[in-house]
Amino acid sequence: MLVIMMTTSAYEDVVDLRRYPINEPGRTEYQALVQSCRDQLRDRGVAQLEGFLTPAAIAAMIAESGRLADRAWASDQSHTVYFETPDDSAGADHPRALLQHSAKKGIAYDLIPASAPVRRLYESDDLTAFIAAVLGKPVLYRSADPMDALQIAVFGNGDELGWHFDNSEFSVTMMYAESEAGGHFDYCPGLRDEHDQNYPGVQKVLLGDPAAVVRLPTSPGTLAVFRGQHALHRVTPVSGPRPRINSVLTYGERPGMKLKPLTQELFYGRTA
Ligand SMILES: O=C(O)CCC(=O)C(=O)O
Ligand SMILES: [Fe+2]
Repeated sequence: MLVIMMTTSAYEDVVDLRRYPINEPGRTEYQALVQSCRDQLRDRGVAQLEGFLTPAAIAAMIAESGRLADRAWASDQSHTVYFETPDDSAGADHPRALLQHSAKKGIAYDLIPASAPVRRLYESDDLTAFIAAVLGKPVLYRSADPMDALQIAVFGNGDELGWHFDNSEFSVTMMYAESEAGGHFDYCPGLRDEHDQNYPGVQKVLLGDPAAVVRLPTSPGTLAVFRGQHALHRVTPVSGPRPRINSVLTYGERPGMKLKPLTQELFYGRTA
């Protein structure tokens, strides 16, 4: 008798598994996918998997963000690209002094229903293992932060993320909707490294020189893994009535990672 073993994953309706078989780590297609992501990361500091989410999952996440819109927390802040106290001792147009503007609305993890497609995907060990494999890490853990582990970010008219380097070594995003105009993801791969801050290069970008800037495509359904600690990046101001909507999925190399209460207050308007 032939017994067919079916492995069902709680997210099989969420990901285009024929194109991106993250549920079958034993297959050569899986290894090839991981290798192609690693190649992209090495060559451009970002791996982008276009069409990763199914159209139904994208539509459900947009609907979810609409339902939760009035519970989104609007944050609005000025900051340097390093998120440190501004320091103009080396001049007012030094990267340590120049202020950037960031404003967006954040829908916290604890507001997103357990049945929401990308929440089911985020909570699967398959995705966590896949992201670890892409980054060449032996293991990764999902964030333990009840609000920040997975959030939906809504960029309405005038919202933006100013130029910055991430505090974390890498970031993972999932795109749901693009705005009519603006909302572009501008990226400067490898602009600094652990040995060299490259202040002249950073300053050029901040003063408007486009030479080092790559504008990355952000089509709905794209999974992006990027090294934002060494790449200066931003989201340009959105204009028009249609918001840009995406999620940031948070991982760490140690279990139990949480935001500090002050940072929770800033992005979600409360502490957990
Ligand atoms: O929204 C994006 O595409 C980028 C998000 C980002 O850079 C961040 O959350 O630090
Ligand atoms: Fe970032």
